Amino acid sequence: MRRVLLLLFLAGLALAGPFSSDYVVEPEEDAEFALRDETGKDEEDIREDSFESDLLDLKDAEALEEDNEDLDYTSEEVAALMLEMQNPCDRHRCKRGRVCELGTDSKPVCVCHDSESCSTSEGMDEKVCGTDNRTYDSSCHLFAHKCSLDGTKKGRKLHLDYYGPCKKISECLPNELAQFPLRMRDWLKNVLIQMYEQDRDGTSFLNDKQRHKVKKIFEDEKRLKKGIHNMDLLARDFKKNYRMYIYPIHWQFAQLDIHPVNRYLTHSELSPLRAPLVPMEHCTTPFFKQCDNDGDRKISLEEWGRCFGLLIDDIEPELVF
Ligand SMILES: [Ca+2]
Ligand SMILES: [Ca+2]
Repeated sequence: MRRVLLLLFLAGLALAGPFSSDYVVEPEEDAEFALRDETGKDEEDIREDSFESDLLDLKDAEALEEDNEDLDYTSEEVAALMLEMQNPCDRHRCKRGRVCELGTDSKPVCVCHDSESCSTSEGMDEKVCGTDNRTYDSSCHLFAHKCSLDGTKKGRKLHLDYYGPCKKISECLPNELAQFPLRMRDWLKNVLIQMYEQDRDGTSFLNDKQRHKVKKIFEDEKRLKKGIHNMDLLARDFKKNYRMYIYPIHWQFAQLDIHPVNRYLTHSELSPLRAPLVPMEHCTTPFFKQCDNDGDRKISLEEWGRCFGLLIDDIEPELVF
């Protein structure tokens, strides 16, 4: 729930300037990432267990146990009974594009989602562009199609490229590529400052450790205030107030490194950041592609930090929390 709130908060941000208002991180937590890799294998894209459904299960179990007190069932017997009553698919997770069905032996199996059963949106909100440069009605349609191509080269290469219908993305020129991290670092710092300010009004976007880190930046009088700044000023500020950028860069990495938490960003982990950004920032794909310095299709914490201009000694795993 906390994550959803955070993402909704980001979606509501309206910062001025190029990385701005439009930089929306949507709660599409497990959309697949696409750096247009040529050799990529499928990423296991597993949805998290529903916490709510666990709670309901627990309540059901408690209620059943109470009901059966007179019958003298032990809690183990009640648990076994509950398990027997459950649909095995309730707890079986399938990657995107697949749904769970019971096989002939009543065991859960993941089969391709029928795209006909994907809900169709009225407007453009749900449309996504695949790496095959084809517009899909929704990510559900894209992943169902990907599943239908399972085992083929075409299927392996198909990923969600960005949100919205496909459009021409203009070429990213070298000077524009160089400006990208300048603007993004400034934006990340401002996102955290805004969260910190909101927290003071009673919400809680940041945990204690995060708040402690951001407080130092917030209270620093030399901080460049939010606004539309030219590239020269952003570059000068990065030199002058370098220390203020270290934590925001680590923070963004931590927000993405969740499936699993292992100090590497896979294609799908990076997707919540890049998929909304690509249609508005034409340097997004080249930027993140160049971050993967060793070409293993994952961005390590070190690659991430260096990509945003941090010195190697300032890239600290302890700051990823
Ligand atoms: Ca990871
Ligand atoms: Ca890498």
